Amino acid sequence: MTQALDEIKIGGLGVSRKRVEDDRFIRGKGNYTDDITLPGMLHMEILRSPLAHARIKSIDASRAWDIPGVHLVLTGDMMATRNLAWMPTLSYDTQAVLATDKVRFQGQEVACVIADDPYIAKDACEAIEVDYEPLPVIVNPKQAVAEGAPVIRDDKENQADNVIYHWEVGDAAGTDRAFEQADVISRLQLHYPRSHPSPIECCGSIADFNRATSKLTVYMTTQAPHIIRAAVALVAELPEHMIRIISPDIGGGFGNKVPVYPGYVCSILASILLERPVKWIEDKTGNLISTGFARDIYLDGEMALRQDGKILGVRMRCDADHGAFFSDAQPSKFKIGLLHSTFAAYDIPAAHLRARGTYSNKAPGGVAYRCSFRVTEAMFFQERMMQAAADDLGMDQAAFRRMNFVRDEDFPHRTPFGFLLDSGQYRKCLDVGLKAVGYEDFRKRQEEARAKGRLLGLGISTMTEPLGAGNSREYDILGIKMFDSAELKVHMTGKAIVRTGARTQGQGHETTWAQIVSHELGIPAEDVVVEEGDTDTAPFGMGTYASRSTPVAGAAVAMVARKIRAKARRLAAHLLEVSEEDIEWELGRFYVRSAPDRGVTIQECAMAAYSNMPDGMEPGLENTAYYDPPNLTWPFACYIVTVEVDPATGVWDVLTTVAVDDCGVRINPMIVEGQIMGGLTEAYAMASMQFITFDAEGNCIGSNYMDYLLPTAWETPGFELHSEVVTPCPHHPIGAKGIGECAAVGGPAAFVNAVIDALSGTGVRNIDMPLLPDRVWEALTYRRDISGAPPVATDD
Ligand code: MCN
Ligand code: CUM
Repeated sequence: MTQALDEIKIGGLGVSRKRVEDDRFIRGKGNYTDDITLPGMLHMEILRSPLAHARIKSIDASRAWDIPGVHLVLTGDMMATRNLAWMPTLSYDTQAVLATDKVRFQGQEVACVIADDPYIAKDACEAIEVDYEPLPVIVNPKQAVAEGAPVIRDDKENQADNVIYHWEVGDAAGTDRAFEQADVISRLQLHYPRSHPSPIECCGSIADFNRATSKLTVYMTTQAPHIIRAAVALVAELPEHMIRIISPDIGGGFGNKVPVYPGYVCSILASILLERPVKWIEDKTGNLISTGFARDIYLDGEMALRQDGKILGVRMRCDADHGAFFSDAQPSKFKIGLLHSTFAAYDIPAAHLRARGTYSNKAPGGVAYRCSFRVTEAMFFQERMMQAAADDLGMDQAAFRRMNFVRDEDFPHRTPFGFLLDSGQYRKCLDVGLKAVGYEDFRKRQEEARAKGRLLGLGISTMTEPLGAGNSREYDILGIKMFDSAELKVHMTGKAIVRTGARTQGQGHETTWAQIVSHELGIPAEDVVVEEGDTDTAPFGMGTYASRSTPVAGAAVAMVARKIRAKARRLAAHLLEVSEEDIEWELGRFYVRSAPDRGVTIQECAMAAYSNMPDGMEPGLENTAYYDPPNLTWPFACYIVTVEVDPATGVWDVLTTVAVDDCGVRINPMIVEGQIMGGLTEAYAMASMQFITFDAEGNCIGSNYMDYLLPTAWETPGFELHSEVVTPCPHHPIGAKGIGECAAVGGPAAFVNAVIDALSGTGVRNIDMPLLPDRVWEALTYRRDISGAPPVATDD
């Protein structure tokens, strides 16, 4: 006789199973791109531009060619003869692979050397002589549109200025009417500065073209191997079935490993030319100055308010600095990503958003860094504006939010910008957060402290964000629709392998996908191995970003397991000699409805699929599911931070951080908490110390870990996490919503709001991130906002 299994014991849904991948990671046994060595492998280094904007008069590589051990020097002119000097971007622009006419940002790729070892290649790079004629430099949107500004993209026909796009969404006339009816209009201007995902592992690739088989294998640090395969096939015009992209273990992605970088392209071309494997591993400075930036948007926001606190309308003007190439890797038809997900959590009758994108002499980027395509800016702007508006009304921060939240009974809710929210319990999350932080009591203590000259502050950030691109109706990358996939093979002994089109970079898919299989089939999680990242074996998928893995690939895992269960049911009916209609399922077992003692396990069904299938049934127990989600998932979070600011120095300490996250059903609560803690750490970093900016010459300040600060365990405050609010996603097969980015998205505003709150009464409405002590001190001492753009004042 068989019995239903205890889901907790087999590692199913809701179990804080230890991460199986950590076993090899914490022993130093991971297999990262740089760990791979192929026979006959050569090494590539990139020569980067020292200048932010300059015409290239000549490049003389003859000395580099003469260095013993050098096999190839690639320059833009050589790339041009193969039509590879420029490549298309995912945002329908072009990007230089190796510079030909001009360099357009500091750190831009100018030439590559391929040599016996990386040291020879580096030395040879230094032997290349480039004659530059410096040009005026642009480092912010204001300069970009100024009279007489040099045109950065003079390579493009019809590009007479530095504007990339004007884009707008919402109801302009309705919003104007709302402002006419307003009792109070609140306004806030600020800058979300550039930041960088900065994974510990930099980017890199090993291209291996085999002339004998005509097959190109590329090991590389990509979050989206299938997209890369498609891009290589289309750009290099190689046959897709002869391209194999393998993304081995990834040492953190955080969005940095979504875009296509020149280094990948050059290593591939070099391998094809030399017919030997070519390895390129970026160094930290190369990573920080040239790849996948994020943010860099200016906001001019206004809110129309009724005296009692009701928000009547929101108007936002945003200026996005995209750097030298418009290479946002984002799948929406919206020029500025999902920025218009802003204010989604609030019930607002009218809203209008106008955005302008401009070029500058800075590295390209835009949407990367733990952000579902600019939702980070969207939520930051929203929560900073909410705080300013409540202050302008003289209203309590929590009461103002509660009054304007979308109500539980109003889901699905259509936002004024057109998104459809699936579900949530916003008031409940806020209440849990307020209780945890001891809100009323803190406000009293704040008053008392104030009387003694001590500055305490409390910041709230309540946000929802759209996670899980796409559905295929609305989202695509260069026409490739957004969906994802899972393949499940159950072996005859009941062990299984699941593969998806996603690619884990540290999120723990090897652990959590097995838990979903376990939940659906009753196969113990330890009997399920997860494999991702090899385009020759994984089903086609769009990769991991925008916290889309659980919403899309994770859903596909559940769906494919259900297909397997349906076939296993037919096998069970055969084994039990009853008709399929008489079969019932409970975890891990089918049984006869009228005789519950008579049952077979899923493992017995698996064996039968290979040894005892009914006549006419196709043998085997495996299947594939492609999942096209009906909608995005909308997790909600309430982050509350309290701080004390030292008025003498501007130094601020975090007293408490409370996080209430509702991401629907949690597959693995421990992994979810790890994601939240990681995101809060990054939020704290952005709010307090991380600064990647530029001086007037376009020099990148923040090109190394002395200047670009990563918080260690020493600086990072403690976090108090709450999981009591669970609103299952109504359209996801197991009710899960994404979580991978929430805390990094919603967190920064909570920290900033807390510091601004501590300064209340001084008239200071804004200090731009990072809130370094000198900025806080300056704001406090001179009672003025610190809102600014690069260039930084190092050259004043
Ligand atoms: N999870 C869960 N229950 C849920 C939701 C998620 O147990 N309801 C689990 C998932 O199964 C997965 C993890 O939490 O193991 C994150 O899931 P999800 O929210 O689906 O996000 P993704 O797996 O798609 O990860 C992407 C997201 C992004 S876009 C960035 S950027 C980021 C992030 O994840 N980069 C990371 N977190 C990171 N964490 C690490 N360690 N390294 C990175 O590079
Ligand atoms: Cu935009 S960072 Mo994550 O989506 O890979």
